[in-house]
Amino acid sequence: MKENNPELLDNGTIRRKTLVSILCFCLFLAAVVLAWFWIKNSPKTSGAAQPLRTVLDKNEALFGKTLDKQLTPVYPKEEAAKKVRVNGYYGIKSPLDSNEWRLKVVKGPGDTLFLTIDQLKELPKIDFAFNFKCIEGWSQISHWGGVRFSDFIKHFHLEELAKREYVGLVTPDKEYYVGIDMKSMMHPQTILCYEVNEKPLPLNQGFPLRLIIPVKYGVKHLKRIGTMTFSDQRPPDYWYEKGYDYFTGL
Ligand SMILES: Nc1nc2c(c(=O)[nH]1)N[C@H]1C(S)=C(S)[C@@H](COP(=O)(O)O)O[C@H]1N2
Ligand SMILES: [Mo]
Repeated sequence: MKENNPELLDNGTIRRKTLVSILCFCLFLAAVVLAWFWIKNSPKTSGAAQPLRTVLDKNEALFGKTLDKQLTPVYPKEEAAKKVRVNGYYGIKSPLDSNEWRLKVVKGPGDTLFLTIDQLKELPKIDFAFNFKCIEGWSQISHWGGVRFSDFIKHFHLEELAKREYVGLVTPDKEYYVGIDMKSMMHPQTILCYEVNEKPLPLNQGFPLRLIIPVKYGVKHLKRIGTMTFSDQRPPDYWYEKGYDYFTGL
């Protein structure tokens, strides 16, 4: 039968079908081009065009809800890298006087705690190996030690401040800074870290104190903490300002 065999379609039908296909393709192309211009010309919010920023914000709202006290997998210490990969030097290039260094905890206007590393080492230490992940695409099992952020909060009676939504961390020279939601900060594996492979951190890994927060990508693990703040508004965040998402959770 003629209709069941496409090879036998008459010329008129072929022409009509071809025209419809071409038209559909052109409409599709026009839609793509229009969408591209729309995104490109949208005002930027924190480094990302508004439509893209909206998607990022929706994503992080969703992932924020799924985060709970679930633990990130840990590994036997023997599996941790002996030669730990180093990445990111913002805020750690300036000279550091280790005797002068203090962790500055801003409790309120004109009310700041200045803590020495020894004061932090008096608290119970925990250590674990986990798979450290960088958004650049690499990951490595590494072994870290320090004090649980939640223990630090209790020890220094900062519970009222821990009711705020965010913690801001800044390097002493203010070159690198991150903002982190309180839920992630209070996670039992989030530590103020002073050891890697059971030795004091080297300078390029954040000596004397850095953050290790396994529920987040590497960007949030700020090295060489200078100042800590608490707020209900999002603290400034270095990579967020460059267009990345704020939450960067795993
Ligand atoms: N002060 C500071 N901390 C930083 C960075 C940085 O540039 N400066 N880079 C971040 C990024 S992107 C990663 S992946 C990790 C890398 O930590 P590592 O050097 O211990 O591997 O540090 C994070 N902390
Ligand atoms: Mo990273």
